[in-house]
Amino acid sequence: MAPAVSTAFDFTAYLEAARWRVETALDTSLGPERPESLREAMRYSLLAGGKRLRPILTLAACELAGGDADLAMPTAVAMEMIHTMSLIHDDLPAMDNDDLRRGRPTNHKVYGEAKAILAGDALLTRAFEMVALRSPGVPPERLLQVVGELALASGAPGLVGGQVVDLECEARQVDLDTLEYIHLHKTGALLRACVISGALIAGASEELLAALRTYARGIGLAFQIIDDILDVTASSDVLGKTAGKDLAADKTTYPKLLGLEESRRRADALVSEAKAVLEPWSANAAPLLALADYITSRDR
Ligand code: GRG
Repeated sequence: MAPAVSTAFDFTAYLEAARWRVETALDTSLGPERPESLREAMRYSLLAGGKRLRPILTLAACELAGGDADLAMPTAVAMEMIHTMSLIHDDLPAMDNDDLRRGRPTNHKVYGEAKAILAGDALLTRAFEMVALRSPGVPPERLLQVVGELALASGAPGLVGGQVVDLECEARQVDLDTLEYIHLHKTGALLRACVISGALIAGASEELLAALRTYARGIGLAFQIIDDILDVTASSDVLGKTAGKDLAADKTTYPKLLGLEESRRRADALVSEAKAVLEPWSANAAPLLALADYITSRDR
């Protein structure tokens, strides 16, 4: 009798392999940039680590839709470029004014504000170049749709719009609807573009695209709720106290509005719903299902 073969999906191995592929692609993505000083500032933030969740979502969605993930790699890189540029700009003195990002000095602390702004601008435009000019083997009409997704996710209907409302609401309490608006735009829009673009490259059906939009909304909100919870619990651990920093700070968070327990329950419900809509595609959905769970179980 043949030995039993385990078909269980090994998410740890999947994540490690996907991260390695993404890191390699990111590392080689910034070849032709000149001047060298600009290239250095772009690379500093692009290769600074991070979970690489967005590009991995793009690759996983492409595979779920029956596509070749290699064809989606330039788009996956583009997603991380947009994410990185948004972090560079978010850290600037005019915005969050942060000194550290991913455990290292922020881009403007190393290269100065002007260079950091320009490195961000160059990464944003380079992302569109990756899709439009550096995606061999993908039909042009699909790339055009991806360019549209990128534009919607980056601009006023996405990250920029969310950031503006966030800045306008700084230092005052907002209601749950406003908090959700901010997160759906600042975080959800790009996560949605990641999964939809990966699926578009594979030529996904309208039904699958609709399911992936629901999936992305669920994981996007859950991601942010968990972020807020981690802010509270991580600072509690560090301080050895029960009162976390965000409960005392001005910023509105889910734990502040709903309490820790209800926030956790809501994140779990959103992830369950996100996973449920992929049921008809369950044969190829293991990575996206595991990524949804990863979002609620992560500790960073
Ligand atoms: C895109 C044109 C354009 C402008 C950007 C500054 C700005 C406008 C928007 C701010 C967007 C922002 C900083 C959103 C927060 C997103 C978020 C949840 C970041 C943390 O993501 P992780 O945990 O980070 O995936 P790592 O480091 O793992 O990549």
